[in-house]
Amino acid sequence: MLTRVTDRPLLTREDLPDIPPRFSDVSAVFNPGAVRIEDRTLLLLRVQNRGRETGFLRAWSHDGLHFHVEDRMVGILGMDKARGTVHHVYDPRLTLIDGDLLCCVAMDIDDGCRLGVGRLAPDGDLDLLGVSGDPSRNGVIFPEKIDGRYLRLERPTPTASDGGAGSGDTIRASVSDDLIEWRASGTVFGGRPHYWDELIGAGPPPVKTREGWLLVYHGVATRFAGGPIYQAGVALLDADDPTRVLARGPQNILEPREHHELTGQVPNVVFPTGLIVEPPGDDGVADDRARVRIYYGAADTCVGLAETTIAGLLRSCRE
Ligand code: BMA
Repeated sequence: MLTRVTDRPLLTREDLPDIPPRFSDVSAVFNPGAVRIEDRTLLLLRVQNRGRETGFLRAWSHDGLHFHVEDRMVGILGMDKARGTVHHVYDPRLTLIDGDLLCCVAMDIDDGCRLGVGRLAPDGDLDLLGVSGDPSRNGVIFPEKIDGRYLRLERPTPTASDGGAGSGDTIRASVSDDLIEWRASGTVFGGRPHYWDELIGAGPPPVKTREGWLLVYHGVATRFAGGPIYQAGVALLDADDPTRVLARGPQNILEPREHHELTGQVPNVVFPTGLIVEPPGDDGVADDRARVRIYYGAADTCVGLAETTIAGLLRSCRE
């Protein structure tokens, strides 16, 4: 189980600077990507304005709790890589790999959602390298190459209207040599009809432990008259072949309970997108005692923070 660091949001719209004309008095800030750069935590915040347009802002922190939000929107270059008009770019997941800061984003075009992969200059813009052809979302890139190739998890969404049963109920792995062309390499796991994780998607990029890759993911319970409930859960994937599931928690590890998770733009949502391990561990392998902080979107309105340890996540997988 995760423990909330505070029962209040970590960041709300009120923590953001006014950036006229488009990002003044914004509506919401949520679903941030997170990465540790030297001794600071970088969050890439998803910001939504009153026109329901989306933009990204960087926020920096030395302690992971108090953030300085920059007053410049992050530019996005290379939008022409998408086939069609792009309406929204959102839910960035950050991965530091071989010194490269990679960012995987969801991109809404007229007939559905595509995944874009780009490089993020820590003090500059996001430069998109490529956009996948088939509909999917929730792309996360592993922090190391496996068998010499980049590996990504994604949530295929075969219909344009995501959210209906049957859509988005698997996490798939894809591989790439160049971050541009991705080839599906296998299904990792599927949703569990009737239970907390009927529809699923990867959360933050997986973390390597001595037992395998820990993957925090989101699960959607769809069969509630009041609409879907988004929760967080965890699975353990094989270190050498991450399409092999070693263990998967039967229960969620975080569910909407606080006021700001239960009410907002989209009620009943906790949506994990950023994860920081402290200390990061030798050779990228996190120690059991390391602290894990998970930054998540709450009700598509604000940012929450909850924590545990690597040992705690391993235990949740094996309950
Ligand atoms: C998902 C994505 C997220 C959002 C979540 C809850 O499908 O669109 O951006 O936070 O739904 O609304």
